[in-house]
Amino acid sequence: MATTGKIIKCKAAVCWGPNKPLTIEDIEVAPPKDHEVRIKIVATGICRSDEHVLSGNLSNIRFPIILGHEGAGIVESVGSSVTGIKPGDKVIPLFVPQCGKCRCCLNPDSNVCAEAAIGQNDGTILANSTRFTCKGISVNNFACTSTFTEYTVVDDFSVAKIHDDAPLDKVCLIGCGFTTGYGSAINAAKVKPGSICAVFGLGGVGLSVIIGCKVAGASRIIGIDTNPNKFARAKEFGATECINPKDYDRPFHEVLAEMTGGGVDYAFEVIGNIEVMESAVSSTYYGCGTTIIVGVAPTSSKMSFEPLQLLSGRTIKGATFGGFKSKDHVPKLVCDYMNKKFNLDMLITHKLPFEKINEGFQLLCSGKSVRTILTL
Ligand code: COD
Ligand code: ZN
Ligand code: ZN
Repeated sequence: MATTGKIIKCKAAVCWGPNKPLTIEDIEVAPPKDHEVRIKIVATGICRSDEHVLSGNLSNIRFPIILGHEGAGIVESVGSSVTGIKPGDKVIPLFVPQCGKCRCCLNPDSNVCAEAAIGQNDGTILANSTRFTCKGISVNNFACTSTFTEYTVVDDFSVAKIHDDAPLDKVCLIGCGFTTGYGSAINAAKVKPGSICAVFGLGGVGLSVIIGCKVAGASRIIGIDTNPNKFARAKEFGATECINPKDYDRPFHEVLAEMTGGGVDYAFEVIGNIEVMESAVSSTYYGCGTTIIVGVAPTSSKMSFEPLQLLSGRTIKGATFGGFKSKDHVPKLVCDYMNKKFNLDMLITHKLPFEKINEGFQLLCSGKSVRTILTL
């Protein structure tokens, strides 16, 4: 390409600090170095941790920074030593990388990657630098991805090549929110046909858990939320019934036990609330119930349960990115979507041009949107 090896000037939404609107700036994107890939971003979702940075709820963030971790695009050029990815390929950047060499990557039961620690928290990609400059100032990378920009540079183990015909304005959601929820049901819980599931929290990730429970053949999917406005949509996604804990003046696990002959087979906490996590554990059937923690609770908070609750056969697990090894599974998930194994289009409630990114954040914060897709 004409731009190969050159600095690209383009637009990006730069976050200069918490609680400030993002500003669309002219930035410069340096060419990819060894083992790096430069990508033209075509579509990106606005997801929770972008919002958490903007509202000052994520520590270890260095400003200025380009947020965004749920995007899809087309490879513009690759650095030396990159194999398996070439200019023109459709790709999804991966906020959970898969280096293939670390202890986690080598363990078939793990899906996180030790390389994430290098890129994710210090605002750089692997070579400990960033490829973004704005007004002469170096701008940090977010979560190994940074998708709120026309062009980004990522490490080659932080990007998955996907099907040539994939619709990028849909499959970008496979980069975070959809996969996090869907995989929690399919992969972390391994929901069995005929089982009873309870999903605590009916935001975009909770709805994706419901999609997973349905694909896995659950016979009952109980949606739980303190906001009853969430119920109609949850039923469209496959919840068989929806209930509000506020409608009861006794411990909520007792309510669920009565409804289900002693407790649910699988409980998913998709909020990040300690009390709900404890309630979820107690809501599972004593002899075989599994609880999956998807929500991120405040740092240093602790949940408690009686060890006896586990001795009878309960399991408590957590999962990041739905337990999927990213580079291996993202391309397969894209094909599953294209083969209509599941439908994630219903998660997309709004579409906006990239310039209206702040409007997209407002829609997410106000609860009016499930997902807003920005097109670049
Ligand atoms: N009981 C029942 N429902 C509740 C309660 C409660 N006590 N409190 C809140 N809710 C409901 C809300 O009404 C809302 O409908 C739902 O719970 C939460 O939905 P959202 O829209 O806030 O959340 P999602 O689906 O976008 O995200 C859920 C996460 C669990 C992923 C998120 O909140 C979280 O923990 N994020 C941490 C960062 C993370 O997971 N990152 C991964 C990449 S983003
Ligand atoms: Zn996300
Ligand atoms: Zn690794």
